[in-house]
Amino acid sequence: MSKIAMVTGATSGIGWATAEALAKEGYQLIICGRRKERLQELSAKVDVKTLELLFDVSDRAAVAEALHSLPTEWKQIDVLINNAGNAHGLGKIHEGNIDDWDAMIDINVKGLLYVTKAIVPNMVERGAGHVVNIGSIAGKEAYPGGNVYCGSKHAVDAINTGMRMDLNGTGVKVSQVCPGLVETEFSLVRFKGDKDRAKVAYEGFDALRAEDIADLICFIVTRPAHVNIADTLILPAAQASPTLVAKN
Ligand code: NDP
Ligand code: 8X3
Repeated sequence: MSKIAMVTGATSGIGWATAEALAKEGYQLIICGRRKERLQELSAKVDVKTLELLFDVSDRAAVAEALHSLPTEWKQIDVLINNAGNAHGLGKIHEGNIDDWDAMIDINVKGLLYVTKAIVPNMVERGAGHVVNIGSIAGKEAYPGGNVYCGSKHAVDAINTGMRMDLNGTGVKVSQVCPGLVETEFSLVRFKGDKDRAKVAYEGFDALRAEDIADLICFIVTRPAHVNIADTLILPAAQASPTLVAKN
């Protein structure tokens, strides 16, 4: 029987590429996001059975409604990719926008927890499963103007470690993938649709592609049962820290 992988934030970037890569590995897919047309487009593109779930990860009731009423054949999720997230704004703390802060904490931290709480108990009951949390280099090291986004990803880093400890011995693996600069819609969202500003983030060096992260995620979830890759930092060759990037 095919295994089932659930990917949050599958409508774009890392989540989309990961869904495609997992489909090539033969996983059936539960794909999640808020943009219905994108989910339909992705379903049409992959050669495996998919279930499209439209919900906002930061809406606790919507997460519960979508995930507690899964059709029977989709209930046994083998792999959960906690990927949905974004940065909103980049600026000094005293000039920050509280709505942006709320969005980052609600989506990147609370959203990841709501989804985890809906899926992981069943993995524990079955004594099998794998959760891959998408952190960031921003969760290892803060950078100027990144304050709350970095805080949200430091929270993911801590939650990932705690989750691994709590699930130790249950048969459920927990791994974190922390990318550096990946060219996706991330900066477009961070800069609120300003395409020119978003483009600058990836200019003058060879940024990671979403497919590079998807490759790593596939590698992690296809290791033998006795191996867990607990944490990974994946950077463009030109990047050494959040702010040290060798540009042409
Ligand atoms: P994208 O903006 O391309 O994708 C973000 C995804 O998250 C979309 O599918 C979006 O779906 C989903 N999402 C955002 N908010 C919500 C929400 N409230 N409810 C449900 N889904 C939501 O960015 P990336 O692919 O780059 O980002 C994916 C993850 O990788 C994020 O956690 C990000 O922090 C992390 N990351 C990104 C890096 C980068 O440089 N790009 C580097 C390090 C980490 P929709 O809008 O349809 O809801
Ligand atoms: C995304 C990478 O450096 O833009 O998490 O924060 S960064």
